[in-house]
Amino acid sequence: MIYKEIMILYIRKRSFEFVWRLHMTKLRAMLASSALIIASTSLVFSQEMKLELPDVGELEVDSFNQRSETANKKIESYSSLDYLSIGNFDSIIVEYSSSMKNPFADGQNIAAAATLGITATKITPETYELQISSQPILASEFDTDNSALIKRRAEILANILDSDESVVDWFPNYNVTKQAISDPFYEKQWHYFPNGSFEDGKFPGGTDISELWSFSPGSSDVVVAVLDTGFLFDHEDAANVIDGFDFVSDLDASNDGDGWDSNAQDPGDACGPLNTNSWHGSHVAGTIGALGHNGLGGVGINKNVSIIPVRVLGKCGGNFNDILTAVLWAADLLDSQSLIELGLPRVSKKANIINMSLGGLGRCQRGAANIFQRVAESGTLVVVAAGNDARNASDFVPASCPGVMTVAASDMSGSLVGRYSNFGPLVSIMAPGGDIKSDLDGNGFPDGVFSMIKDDYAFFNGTSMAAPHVAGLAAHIYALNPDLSPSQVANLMIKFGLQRNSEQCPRNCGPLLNARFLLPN
Ligand SMILES: [Ca+2]
Ligand SMILES: [Ca+2]
Ligand SMILES: [Ca+2]
Repeated sequence: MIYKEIMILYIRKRSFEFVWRLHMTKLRAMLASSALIIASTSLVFSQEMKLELPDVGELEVDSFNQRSETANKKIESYSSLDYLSIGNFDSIIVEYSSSMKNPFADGQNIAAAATLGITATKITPETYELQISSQPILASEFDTDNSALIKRRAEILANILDSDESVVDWFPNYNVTKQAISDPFYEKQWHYFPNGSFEDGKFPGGTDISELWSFSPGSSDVVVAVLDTGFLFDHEDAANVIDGFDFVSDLDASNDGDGWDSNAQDPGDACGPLNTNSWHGSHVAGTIGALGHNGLGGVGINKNVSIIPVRVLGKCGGNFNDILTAVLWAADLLDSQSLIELGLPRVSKKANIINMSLGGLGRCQRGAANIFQRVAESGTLVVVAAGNDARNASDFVPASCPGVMTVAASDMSGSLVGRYSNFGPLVSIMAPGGDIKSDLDGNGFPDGVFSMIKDDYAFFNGTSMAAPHVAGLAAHIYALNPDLSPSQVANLMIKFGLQRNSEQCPRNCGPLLNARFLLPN
């Protein structure tokens, strides 16, 4: 087994440069850490020691709902134009109070549609996507830059929509992307290891999740929907995947020749010729439930769990409307009529948890806020990456929406990764996102989060990597008690997280995720 692990380190094509530079002491450290992974993953589940959840009645502070109140207050303060002043979009989604004939092909809106370059497409009888052209039409527009033109037209459109009584809600269809940066190195899942100073396999940024593995295998009854770039079903570490759907509607972005379809296979998301595919969805899903105990690659947080890969990000990202639809689908909140209208099968099992390691600049519109609150009330916990722009998470969707748990990223020292992690009062908790630009334990490997990519493994860092740690631990909690509400599960993790000082968390980032409260004393 040790041999296999060593061979992996040598065989991987991109490890040659690394091996070439390797000093013998580093090699020994590398072998020792490989043995550590094997030791951690070979633990036999104890039949006698049963984990017990703390009494959730003890939780006086409802952090989850306090955060939602803060998010809602912010949303109430926004005007229509505030939604247009931030984020990238080229279409607006409009919901009408009843079924509508194409609202921009009939009646008084025809003239507006022509001068604003609007193409309306029906999504459901009540919902239309209004695509805004970036091409100049009027002579006065010829010296305007394309994205400025879209924003200007969107402002005019906003006036039309705001004064239309049949409009229930509208929102800019923000561009949303994955929240990770990749690096082609391998090894060592410090992010699961016991929390402590740098000795005996402990790390100041560790989460004690590896300690859980002796007692809790998780449960395949717990469903986690991973909204991401899709999944690599044929990876040697692929496990615990039950279903899937591809919600990437844009034919340029989809990279599989069609729009929505039932195959969540990740065909690659490279954005332009200079970019490489990230395999981001498999990395994220691998953190939640990759195959352990097989002597290959890494381990996921849950031995047993049911992951539904939901593809919402294609080439260069995805759009917010596809994502909101995927959220409703995964939480099984679309009624039979809506499923028929959208041409969707019913999800095989309602998700207990939805992980969204994605986001974009934007503000959470009232309609989106309502969706996330409905999802939470229906019993599904939504976990969202705070974003990687080192700024306030309140400027990002879905990180700023109420009803979700927003996750900032910590490094191997257990501190906020100031280099990239978003922060602010809307952050619920911090979890390992890692930092591939540092090597605090001096083992020659970057301190990123280690998980699956195509035919391989890699260290990534980002709030994308932090969120699935929270989703993965939440799955263990649901395995112990499936009847807890999302706010109870969230509040447990927040209450029993490790408090940070102002040096570790110079800007609001919540406590550091820790699994110790689930362990026997
Ligand atoms: Ca497709
Ligand atoms: Ca494995
Ligand atoms: Ca390191």
